[in-house]
Amino acid sequence: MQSGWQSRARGGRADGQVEMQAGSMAGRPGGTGKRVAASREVEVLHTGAGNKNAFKALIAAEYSGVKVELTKNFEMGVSNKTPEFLKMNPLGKVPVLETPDGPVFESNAIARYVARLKDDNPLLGSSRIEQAHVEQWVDFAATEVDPGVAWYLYPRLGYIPYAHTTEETAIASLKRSLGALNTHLASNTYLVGHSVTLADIVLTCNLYHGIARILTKSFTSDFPHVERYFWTMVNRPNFKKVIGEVKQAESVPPVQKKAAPPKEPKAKVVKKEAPKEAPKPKVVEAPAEEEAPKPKPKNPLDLLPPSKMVLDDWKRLYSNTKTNFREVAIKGFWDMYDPEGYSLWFCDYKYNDENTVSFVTLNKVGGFLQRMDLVRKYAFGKMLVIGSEPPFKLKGLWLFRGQEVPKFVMDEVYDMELYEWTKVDISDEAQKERVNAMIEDQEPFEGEALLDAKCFK
Ligand SMILES: N[C@@H](CCC(=O)N[C@@H](CS)C(=O)NCC(=O)O)C(=O)O
Repeated sequence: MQSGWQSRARGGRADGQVEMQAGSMAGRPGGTGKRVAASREVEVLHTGAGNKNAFKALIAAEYSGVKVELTKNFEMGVSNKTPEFLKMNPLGKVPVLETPDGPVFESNAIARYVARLKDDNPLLGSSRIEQAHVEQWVDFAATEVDPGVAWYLYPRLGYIPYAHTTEETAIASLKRSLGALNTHLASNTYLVGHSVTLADIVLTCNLYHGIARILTKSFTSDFPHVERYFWTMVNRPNFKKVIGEVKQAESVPPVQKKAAPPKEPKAKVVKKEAPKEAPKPKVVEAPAEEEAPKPKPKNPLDLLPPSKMVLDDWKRLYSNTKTNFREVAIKGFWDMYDPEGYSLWFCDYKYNDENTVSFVTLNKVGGFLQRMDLVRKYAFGKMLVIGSEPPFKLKGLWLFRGQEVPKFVMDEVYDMELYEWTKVDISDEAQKERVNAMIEDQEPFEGEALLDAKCFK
């Protein structure tokens, strides 16, 4: 049996399973020098839609005036497991580009190939050093950013077992990479030179994967130049045409308890498609391992009797009060507080003697608040880092919807069990005053200086 690419290389796909990719239809300049551009010699990309790795080649094609077609009716887990496909990529992974000269796998190699189809393509850098810098940032995106996102995201989606130490390592390494990137982007609009290069395409696609799925605003806001860069890139017409509208993840996906079983191919038969209009890459169909989420069951906290307290009103009051905090914000809090719909909790870190290094202690709190993202709709919190010298004490105050610390938070956020939780008795004035002092970041707090106070809102 002939492989797909062999049959197509002789002039169009034998099975006719290809449709035109939306995008530039300009004839491809014969960048390799060996081939003469001919209308039937097109590049065919095998992928499910919505695959950030495939986006790289599609965006590069838009910038380069290269025609890339998408296979139609590609079914993840089926089409990529056929003998024909495995001849193109023995790993059975997508994307794969079928070129008239043979197949190419690995998305960065594919994107480079597409860019090279245009002579002197500025996407690849306009001088030797620029070319090296393009390669540098492509590798940075592949080896520093992508694995960090994957090790943070995939255990939470249940693709690989979850371990909080792995997650902490992934987050720390991602923050280190984004920190370096942020520094570079503070004085550069693009990664290399003064226009978009392949490095911007590859990095933006990798960031997209993280920002759309797990890197919430509270994660990215520490990297304002990265944020500005990312949103500018994904809103450029050639990116937008391929990726579509991008929305930042609003919460960190809760940990799936068990690793998802490997997906079985649904059927052995590759469907024949009816010739229809060109597929639109921005219609995002999740790849096999990233299927569209099933409708979530309602959060039990949404089933509680309605409360007169509107959490967002309190958060707004807290954020907007700049003067007379006691008189305005604290008084406002108690006016709004609904002890039937909400409860207040003190938390006390159990292992304060370990808090011997200030920045490690601060990172610990930062990580905790990051992981609390999943309860943002139902909670407000203050975390104080107390003491002017080590060991620092961590104490906090939390307002939760309902009368208990929500079970899903206890289950999902491993930090929770590192703290002692005590419900605030609001009939006790001393406890109420402690609540006030914590909301207010009162210093000294219980006789000690504050190293930092962080708010979760
Ligand atoms: N390093 C590869 C990654 C390819 C990859 O992991 N592809 C996933 C979809 S994004 C896949 O095909 N998975 C199917 C499988 O593992 O069998 C690239 O950049 O192309």
